[in-house]
Amino acid sequence: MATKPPNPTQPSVANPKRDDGDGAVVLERRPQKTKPPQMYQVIMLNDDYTPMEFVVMVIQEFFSKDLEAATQIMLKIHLDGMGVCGVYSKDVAATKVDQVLDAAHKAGHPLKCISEPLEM
Ligand code: TYC
Repeated sequence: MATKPPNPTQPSVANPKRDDGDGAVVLERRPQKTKPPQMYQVIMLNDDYTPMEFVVMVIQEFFSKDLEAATQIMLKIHLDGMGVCGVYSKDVAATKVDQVLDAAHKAGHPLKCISEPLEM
């Protein structure tokens, strides 16, 4: 069976070039195929027992915030019931949650923390 030879003047998926007929070859822009990875926000939940100082310390240590930023986040959680400590790839977010829960458990505090996909 005879197959058609590729037509070099037609752009194709394999060869996205177009011959304008005047000898100039134009490279065509192709839409980007890879999507950026889904990101996850790490959310800390308020409770009535974990000391504020402990929450601030945890946010500083695991979310790389300075004292001022960590205090603001802690107060937002305290007032609103929850707050975002950071946004990360799935694996990093899961690790942050584990680190917070482990530190809280070891210190005997009921502090809770979750990760959830960031809506775009
Ligand atoms: N509500 C706690 C208190 O009054 C403080 C607190 C803040 C606890 C944030 C948890 O994620 C939290 N001691």
